[in-house]
Amino acid sequence: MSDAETLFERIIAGEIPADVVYQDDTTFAFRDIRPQARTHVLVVPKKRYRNVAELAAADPQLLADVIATAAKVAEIEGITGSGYRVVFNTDSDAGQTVFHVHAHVLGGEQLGLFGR
Ligand code: IU
Repeated sequence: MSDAETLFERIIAGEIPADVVYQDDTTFAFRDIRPQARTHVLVVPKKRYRNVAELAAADPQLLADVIATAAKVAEIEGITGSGYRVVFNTDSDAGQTVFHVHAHVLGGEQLGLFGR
């Protein structure tokens, strides 16, 4: 788990290769290595918070930056017309495995329903 906890920081630092889609001063977007849809990009704040609740409480502007980058990624990927989903898995029941908050941007095909 300790590797996973620092993994996204190492990707942001360029120490681990990733397929980078977009980055700016505060956010970083790269393709998920196990895509769950034709388009599956992760958007992370460069500063680490454990999950979206901690990010929202500590730095609402940075959360807004993450959402704005998710929308930008959808434009870059050409999926704004057909629609897409932005998801923050939060802790164990949601299956969060990397405890550096990240938004999943999913689209490029018809997505399944929520839940189990
Ligand atoms: P989760 O919401 O914490 O479950 O999402 C973590 C995602 O990070 C998951 O979809 C993994 O496929 C993805 N990922 C990655 O893209 N690169 C990695 O090196 C690792 C996980 I570890």
